[in-house]
Amino acid sequence: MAYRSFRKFLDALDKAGELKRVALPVDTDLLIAEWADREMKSPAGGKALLFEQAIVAGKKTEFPVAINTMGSRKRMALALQVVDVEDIAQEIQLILKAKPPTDLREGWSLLKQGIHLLHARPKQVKEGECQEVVHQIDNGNDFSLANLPILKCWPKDGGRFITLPNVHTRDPESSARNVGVYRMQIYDERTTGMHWQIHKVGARHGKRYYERGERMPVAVTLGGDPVYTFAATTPLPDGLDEILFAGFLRRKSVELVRCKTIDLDVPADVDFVLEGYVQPGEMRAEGPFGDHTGFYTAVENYPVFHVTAITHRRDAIYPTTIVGRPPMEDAYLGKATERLFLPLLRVTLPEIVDMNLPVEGAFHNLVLVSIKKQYPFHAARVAHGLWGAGQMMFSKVIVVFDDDVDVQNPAEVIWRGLANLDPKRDFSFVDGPIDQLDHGANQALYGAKVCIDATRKWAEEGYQREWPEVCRFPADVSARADALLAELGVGKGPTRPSSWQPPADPSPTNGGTLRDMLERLSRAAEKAR
Ligand SMILES: Cc1cc2nc3c(=O)[nH]c(=O)nc-3n(C[C@H](O)[C@H](O)[C@H](O)COP(=O)(O)O)c2cc1C
Ligand SMILES: [Mn+2]
Repeated sequence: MAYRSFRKFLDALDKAGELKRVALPVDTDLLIAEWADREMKSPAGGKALLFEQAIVAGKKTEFPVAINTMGSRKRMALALQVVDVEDIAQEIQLILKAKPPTDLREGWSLLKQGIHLLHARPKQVKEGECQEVVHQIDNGNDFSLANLPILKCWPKDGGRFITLPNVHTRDPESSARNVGVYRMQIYDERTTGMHWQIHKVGARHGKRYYERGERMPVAVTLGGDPVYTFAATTPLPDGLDEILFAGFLRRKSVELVRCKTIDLDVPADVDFVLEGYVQPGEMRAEGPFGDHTGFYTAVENYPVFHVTAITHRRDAIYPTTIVGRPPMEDAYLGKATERLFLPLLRVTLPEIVDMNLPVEGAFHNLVLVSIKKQYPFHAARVAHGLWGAGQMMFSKVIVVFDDDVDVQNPAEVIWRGLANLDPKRDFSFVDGPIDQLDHGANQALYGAKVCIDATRKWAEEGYQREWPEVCRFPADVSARADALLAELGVGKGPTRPSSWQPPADPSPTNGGTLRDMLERLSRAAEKAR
């Protein structure tokens, strides 16, 4: 079942041998970050760390700090409560392939297959653990952001940053909800930065409030079921509610409770809620900050968040992470997203066999994709399709391979990709919006992207020579070699990696989208209620 609290998730990590408890006092100023960086960069992502005595400005705070809780394949699977993240990808694939039911029997079988969709819809509740303790900030209350164990992550950072905030906003026109993880720089006890980058949904909501000249309510939650935070980092299409997605992933409706000082709902079981607002037009210098790229991002103007209340669980734990030179904890969040969103990308690009966004490329810099090539110059269509798919627009280099190349294997990627390449022929450049964090381009937000066509070239594409075959031993010869080695008493002898098979059937789906799926889901839930 879904985690009823962040603490329960930590208990599960502990039971699985994935948590190190640190009872010594440790400073939130760089020291926790330094330790966490080592942990994140150790084999398979090290362990999650729970600092039971976090020190801020020389004083122990009331709340423990948890970091690197999702920073391994195993912990990510524990966070999503699956044996492997691939299981959810397969469930999504199934749902996308399901045809809309035409009769009751089909409807039932769909419900049986996709029963978890029933939980996508949130439930409103009257009270929540996240409001066990309420501090209204305008009441002369001396509880403030200074009471939270917020980290300074890197030496040249502009200050302390909340690094795993789930930022809840609403579109003032459609009232559609959005939750995104956008870091928050601490300016003082009740004011922070709000680093929603210009392409993100939070920023678009902000722009609507700005146009209307209205103050924008914003709720920031920390902790609770780790699925909330994961869902908030995923690139769901604008208009699709992360709370629905979280409900689907955790197989349990998210219970929502009304905030105390603003007109927004938040998950009732989170650890902390920072209630407040963004005043349209108010901007302030944010940064520098040691970022996902492994470099400091420069100071830029961003909106300001004013805290009106802080509520929390009595036993709250402060969740955080650090970002920087990969690999970091966010690598595992990104990899889970890569797996879960592959079936969705295949709805419009069914020719895609597999995809790898290498961690060292910080996700946007390099996309390795294998396709079932069907027509001349097919690689270009796949690259353009990917650039047109949400945050995949940031992909700086897309390399397209044939379906028999294992894009998860860097050795094979370099061998096959470069051997097939004629650089002049195979690079095609486009210009467009780029990630706001990218420092490579001459100007912010705009730059070049490239598709490298590493597929085998066809005569129709101008290749007039005979394309060579890959050197391989025929199966019967290998069988004879096996027999010979067995006779010599050396078993199978030295082994090579087995030949690779595409992971899943890339055949076209019935054309549903995640949005359709969730809509169908909530309709079904409505009926079942
Ligand atoms: C640890 C972490 C920190 C992040 N910080 C930011 C940030 O400061 N600003 C931002 O725009 N995106 C940040 N992101 C990425 C967004 O959460 C991500 O793009 C998400 O899909 C945005 O949601 P949205 O499409 O609803 O806006 C961060 C992601 C992670 C994992
Ligand atoms: Mn979103």
